[in-house]
Amino acid sequence: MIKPLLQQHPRVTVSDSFWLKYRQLVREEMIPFQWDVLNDRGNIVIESEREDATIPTEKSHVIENFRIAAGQKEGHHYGWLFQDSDLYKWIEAAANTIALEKDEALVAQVEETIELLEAAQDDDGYLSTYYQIDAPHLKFRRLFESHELYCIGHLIEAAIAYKEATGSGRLLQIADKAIDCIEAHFGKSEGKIDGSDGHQEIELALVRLYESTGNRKYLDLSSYFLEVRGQNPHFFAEQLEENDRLGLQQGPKPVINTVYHQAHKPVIEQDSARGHAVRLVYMAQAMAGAGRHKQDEKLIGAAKKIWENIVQKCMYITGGIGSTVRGEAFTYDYDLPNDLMYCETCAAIGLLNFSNELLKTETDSQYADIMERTLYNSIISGMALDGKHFFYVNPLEVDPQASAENPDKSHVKATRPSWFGCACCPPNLARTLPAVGGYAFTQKEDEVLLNLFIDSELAGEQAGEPYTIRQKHTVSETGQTVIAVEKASSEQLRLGIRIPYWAENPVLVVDGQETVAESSNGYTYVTVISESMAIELTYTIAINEIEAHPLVKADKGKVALQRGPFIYCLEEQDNGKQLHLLALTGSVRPRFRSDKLLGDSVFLEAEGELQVMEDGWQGKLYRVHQKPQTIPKMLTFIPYYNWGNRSLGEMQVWVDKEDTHV
Ligand code: FUB
Ligand code: ZN
Repeated sequence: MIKPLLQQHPRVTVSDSFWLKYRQLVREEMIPFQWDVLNDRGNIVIESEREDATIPTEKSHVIENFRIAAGQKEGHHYGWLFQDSDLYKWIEAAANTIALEKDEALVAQVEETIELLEAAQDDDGYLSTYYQIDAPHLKFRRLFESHELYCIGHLIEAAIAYKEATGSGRLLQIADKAIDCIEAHFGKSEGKIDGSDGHQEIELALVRLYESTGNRKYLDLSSYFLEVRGQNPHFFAEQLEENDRLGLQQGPKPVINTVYHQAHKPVIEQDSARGHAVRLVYMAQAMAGAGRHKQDEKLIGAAKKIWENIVQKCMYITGGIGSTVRGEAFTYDYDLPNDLMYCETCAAIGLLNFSNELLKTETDSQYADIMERTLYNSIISGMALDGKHFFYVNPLEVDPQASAENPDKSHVKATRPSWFGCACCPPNLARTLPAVGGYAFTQKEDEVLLNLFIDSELAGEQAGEPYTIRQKHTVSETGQTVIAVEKASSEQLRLGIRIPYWAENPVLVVDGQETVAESSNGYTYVTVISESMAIELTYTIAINEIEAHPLVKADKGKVALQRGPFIYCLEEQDNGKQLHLLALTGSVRPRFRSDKLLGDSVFLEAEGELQVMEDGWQGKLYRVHQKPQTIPKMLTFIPYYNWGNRSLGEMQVWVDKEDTHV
């Protein structure tokens, strides 16, 4: 029996200085900066995400595309087919920001944008600027690549956020009209398209819309798209053949890779992470969400199998996913090359949301562990500390020369560009960062879970009466989390506190009494009986040398350092060039540092050694093996998410462990 959630989106006020900094960056830097980009203002350099002359990098043109579709301007569409979604994600970012702090000017900006969307939308609800402007005869006819439903999915998410932030249903009306159009064209009945979009997203957005409105038709439509996927693996190819027959398109027909689209078999039969990484996690999030609402154990079971395969065999230590640039995809189990990886920011965000969805379904701290891993590492490494430069892919090993001169590494950027031809990641970050409080707690019917140690306050309700849970968190050599619960109702409140896997020797003190509480699936439970309760959790924050499963070839003989939720890395700035010649030989100590650029953070200093290239190597590329010469060297590690902010140089997460230098 799957237990229902009490509140889909808990009301959480964040007061954590670490996250408030990001919230401020989003409001003051990211939103205005991204608005300029979408309007083609401000001389922003757009880079191509990899070496490929066909990638559009002249301008964003997003707003202009909508103006042309609205008939306010003349011209052609510019950019990727899914360029519209950049604007929808920007609106969601604005809405999530407005929800935290009133901002009349930003509301006015969004309202203006909504007016443009109203003007651009066709009378029948259709909205996709590329097809409206340049290919109306191909509407819904090239679903393998069109992203028409993907974009509407992002429109729906933006509309929900805007309604929640302002109470205005104006954007929701546009989304609803678009959904009506989709319902008129898709389905099982005669004459309708019986298939799904090449890029999953609408499925999860419809689940969210169901949660927000209670209207079952959205859940049914989501389920339809999940169920139809992969039933006929030839669906996308058949659409192209039909277009050919009808003379609707010219040129060679693209070859469809159904695994890339996760359309090679029905979704409930998919049990491993294959194909495009973002698409998979978006799909699986929808499977978990729809499964929960429909009490469909099979669907949830399939989502869980996918999740387990990802986190047990296909995920980088930073929470990044996607092992190859080709198809931005997963490859095979344990294939996790550190220098060729993909680790797209959107994919890490997708894994965060997928894990959160499973946590809502099943109380188990393993989901929160992964949420934390993605958030504190692969997700926030996706942006520079100025909020105006971004990574599309988040590497675990970088050599600027390799990125510049090895075409296979052209996607591995050594510094964060301002913008990309394909700009899915920057606005995805902008919408996620202000929403971070929503991941800290989960409110179920019979329990409240405290998942992430983020200073915050949850305002909940139990039996119609309000309660609050406040958490405040102090970290130095040890960690301390102080939790204060206040409630009006006389009913008991069951609070589950996640004890993170990195917190050693946890001690729980409840109302001044050291307590050994009941624990289950990684949560320690406290039952709040009285009107208020004070809970204190203290623990040691160990620095751990982490090794990877022996089948991960790329990490054999290496370790990565982790302190609390943070994964660490070496940078050239602190350790010199040729990081691969370094090895960890001794103890590791934390160093609390205030860096001009990085701010206050904990660096790690470790005893290590450097392999020196003695004279015996002169002029030779190979020689008979002999013991390498090394000299002692102190190594400095910084939190991974901060890398690439100070200077251009090498970076490496995994480092040789001393016994490999023999
Ligand atoms: O296709 C839309 C988005 O662009 C994908 O999710 C990303 O991987 C990028 O290809
Ligand atoms: Zn992206």
